[in-house]
Amino acid sequence: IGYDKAATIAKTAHKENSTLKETAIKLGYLTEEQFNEWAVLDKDVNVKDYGDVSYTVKDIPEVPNMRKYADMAACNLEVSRTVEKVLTDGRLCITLGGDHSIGVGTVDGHIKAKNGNICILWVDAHADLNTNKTSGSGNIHGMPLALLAKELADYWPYLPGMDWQKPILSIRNVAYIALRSVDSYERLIIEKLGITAFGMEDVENHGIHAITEMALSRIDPERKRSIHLSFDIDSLDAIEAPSTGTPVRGGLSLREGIHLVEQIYKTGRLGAMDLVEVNPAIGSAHDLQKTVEAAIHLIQAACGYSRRGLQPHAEATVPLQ
Ligand code: 5AB
Ligand code: MN
Ligand code: MN
Ligand code: MN
Repeated sequence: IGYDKAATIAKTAHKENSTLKETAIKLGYLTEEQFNEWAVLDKDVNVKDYGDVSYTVKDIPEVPNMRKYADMAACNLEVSRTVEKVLTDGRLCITLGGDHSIGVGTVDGHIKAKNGNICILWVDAHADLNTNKTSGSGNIHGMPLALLAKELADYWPYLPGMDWQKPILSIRNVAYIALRSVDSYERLIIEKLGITAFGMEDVENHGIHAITEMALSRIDPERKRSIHLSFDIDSLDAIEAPSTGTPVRGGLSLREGIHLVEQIYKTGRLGAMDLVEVNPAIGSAHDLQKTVEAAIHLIQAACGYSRRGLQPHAEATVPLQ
């Protein structure tokens, strides 16, 4: 039905506190049969929209080389609170972005909900490990992991308005997949701290399945932690997901992306997923459609949708050979 209509359905349903199905039918966009076919998720998965996160900036000064710092600080506090609430409600939390600086809030909320017992899979073309001293752009979406990692706490100046966020997570519990555009300071930190980092050449050498497995056993050897999947859409090849701010060619295929998410889902420990850097203002209508479709496939996989045509949560009784 296209991006615009889907967005209108979602917004109207949220405003009127009704279901997506009722709203789609009321708006005359889809019949009930069409809806059932369209919204595979809505039939079998209980989805609750917690709404857009809103915030106000109060008394937060700007910080050098951090663009829109005050907004980032104020917004992330609300993001963190919302994620914590969704998780303590016993749900999988999916956060749609928006730029990747929201990862600070989503991971913080996840840490608070699970008493720090989490690990992070950062699926991205970029390492997002700059500080305001190393960043060449001043873009905070290139900094979230550096804000989160306790090993990098000393590299930051005092950050006003961020006192709620204590960097307690060890970089040992973080792994990258799909890296292919890493700044020189970021590479230095990756080497110095020994961060688990799989680039595209590793995916080529071993295949996405083995790489995901290796990443998980490095960041959660006991297989006990709640997994935070921070999925930057630019991890996909720019052909698959063109509507994003910093596209890079030579990335994951959509199939590799879906496989990775399915694999994480099957651990039973997926706690939260960020799907970030989808930017509807970039590219043609066709670019946007491709990008949003890719994002939807990834989110469906996180909710247990199976490409074999099984119902979500059902196991295959006869595995395909
Ligand atoms: B994204 C770059 N490293 O810091 C920088 O999309 C790009 O969240 C950051 O991964 C890309 O500006 C941030 C050059
Ligand atoms: Mn990113
Ligand atoms: Mn990126
Ligand atoms: Mn970006």
